[in-house]
Amino acid sequence: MKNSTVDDCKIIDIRRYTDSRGYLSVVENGIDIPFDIKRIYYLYMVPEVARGAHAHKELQQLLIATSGSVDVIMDDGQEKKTFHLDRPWKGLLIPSGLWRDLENFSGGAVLMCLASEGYDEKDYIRDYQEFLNYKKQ
Ligand code: T46
Repeated sequence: MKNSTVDDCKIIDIRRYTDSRGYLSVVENGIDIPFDIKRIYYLYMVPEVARGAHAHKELQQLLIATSGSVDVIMDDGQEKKTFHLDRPWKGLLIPSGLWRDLENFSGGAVLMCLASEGYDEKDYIRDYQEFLNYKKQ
């Protein structure tokens, strides 16, 4: 979605079930998110560095800080919006066509990413000027 904007990013409440044994959260294709999950990866033991710094042409994602916290800064070339993820039942839905920076990983943070496509380096735009040109096309 070339014309996506930061306002298309959404924090969703992930379904959770609780009883005296604690919590269980679930994300299911076709029920909780608008895409089928083809890949799951997670970031952890991240030192004081920034990650991300790229956009995806097609990939949609749901990011969940299953432990700890992280800031996700979304950018559509005109506007930026920061999302603070700090609960395992909060997910950030990210449509395609947006730049993202990941910053301020807390100690012990685990960021889980549910992705709509398999890994494909050709789907990445890793140069910011190239991203701005892509959004203007
Ligand atoms: C994103 C943010 C939130 C693979 O081989 N397979 C994979 O599925 C992924 C995601 C990565 N890799 C390799 C490619 C690189 O050699 O793992 C290495 C690190 O990937 P990258 O520098 O892209 O990591 P981040 O944290 O900057 O970005 C990742 C995702 O790539 C990206 O889609 O949105 O997490």
